[in-house]
Amino acid sequence: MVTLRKVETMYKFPENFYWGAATASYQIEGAYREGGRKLSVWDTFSATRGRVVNGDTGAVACDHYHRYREDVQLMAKLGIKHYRFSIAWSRIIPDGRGAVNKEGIDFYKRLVDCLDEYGITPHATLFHWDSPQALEDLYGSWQSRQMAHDFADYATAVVSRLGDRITHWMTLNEIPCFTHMSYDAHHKPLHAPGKPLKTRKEIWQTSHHALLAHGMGCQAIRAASPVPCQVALVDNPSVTVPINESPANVAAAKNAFHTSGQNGGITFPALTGTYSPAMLDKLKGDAPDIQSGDLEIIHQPLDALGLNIYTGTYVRAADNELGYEFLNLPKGYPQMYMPWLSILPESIYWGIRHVSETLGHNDLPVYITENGCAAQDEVNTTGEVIDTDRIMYLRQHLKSAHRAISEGYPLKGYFLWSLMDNFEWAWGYSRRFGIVYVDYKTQKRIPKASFEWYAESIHQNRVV
Ligand code: GCO
Repeated sequence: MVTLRKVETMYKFPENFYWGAATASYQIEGAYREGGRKLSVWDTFSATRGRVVNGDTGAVACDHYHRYREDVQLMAKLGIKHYRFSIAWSRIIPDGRGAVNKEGIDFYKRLVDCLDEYGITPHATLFHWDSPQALEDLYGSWQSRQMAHDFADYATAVVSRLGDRITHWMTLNEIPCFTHMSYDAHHKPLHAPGKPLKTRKEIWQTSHHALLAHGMGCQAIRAASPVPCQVALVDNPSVTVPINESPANVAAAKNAFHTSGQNGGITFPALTGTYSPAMLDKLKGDAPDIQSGDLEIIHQPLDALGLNIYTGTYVRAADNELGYEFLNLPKGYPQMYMPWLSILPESIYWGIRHVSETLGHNDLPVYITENGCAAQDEVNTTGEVIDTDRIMYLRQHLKSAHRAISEGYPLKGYFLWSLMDNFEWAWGYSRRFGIVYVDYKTQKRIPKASFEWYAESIHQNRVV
């Protein structure tokens, strides 16, 4: 006789798993000239013709600055106990350096106190791409080493004032996206400030400065926190996935992880204290200038690593000098509603496994700090958004996360991107990543079918 396992026991997550959702300041807050806030590079960039689809800007966005209470109530309804958001530097120190703006601090106090009322733990990212415009004007923001020092002072200003309420800190979000994607003319569409630099070396210098900011930021957070706290980096490594899991292809994926995207010059120095030799070989004269002591600053002990994973790159073993090759996707390969969003659910599992095996950190707690997708959501005649495509995507990715846990990797939590539709950078409001639909004309929030699906998964503590 066949014995079937009870369905309720399948794809169960550990009891203390952190179920969460994520957002970022510029993408949701709006109120861009309120409460003493001054401009960020994204305000200037999005107000420049031709930079953002439909000329959209974050001036109003989801008006979360005023509607945060309603949004926190949605989180409570969803059942999440953890919320990842970011703090806008230009609200806290409007000129980038110097005077601290009390009204900016007070906004985040209100938000965090409201989260506390609903039993939701805040996870605050200090920088999610919205550099103060003043520092861009003063010294070209990430082009200058000074940016790292000013970031550390900003971190001190925040943590000394909010550290009684927030104990989970994340320094910078996705270094390549506000350095390489902002200063390299090859990236289309560009990110703010959108100032292409002439040489690859200058571009790598911007990400080196960001790594320094991360390191100095970690030190500043620990020094300023009034209570013990956790510090993490949020990275978006380019995840290599073996075409199949033969020993040769697994080895190929691990070796290729060093040179895939910017991994070897960002993920590696942050986690191992050195640029990957394979990456330096590839960069040759384009590698950044590294001053003595920099790598020690960059390589701070971390309490956790945040991984933003949406997709990946297939790799296989090859009979060439490297021993591996990256594979292009065939025509018609399934993808979600973004040119870069091909569906590779194994990338979650492999991203986590690479941290453990390829980077040698098998006991570093990992969070998936972002995973989610854009879909062509429509409100139907009964006022609902039935996004079964997003549910399909999320379900497959959570199964992949579950595989990592069941093999013993230290995955501790998952933050879905995103709680609600928001300003998708150079794509403006034309792409929706939320599990809550936002009608931008009325600011009405409509939970999508994926919201109900996620709520049920959280409720049952498993993939449903
Ligand atoms: C990211 C960003 C998000 C994006 C999301 C979808 O960190 O890339 O944090 O801001 O909106 O990734 O592109």
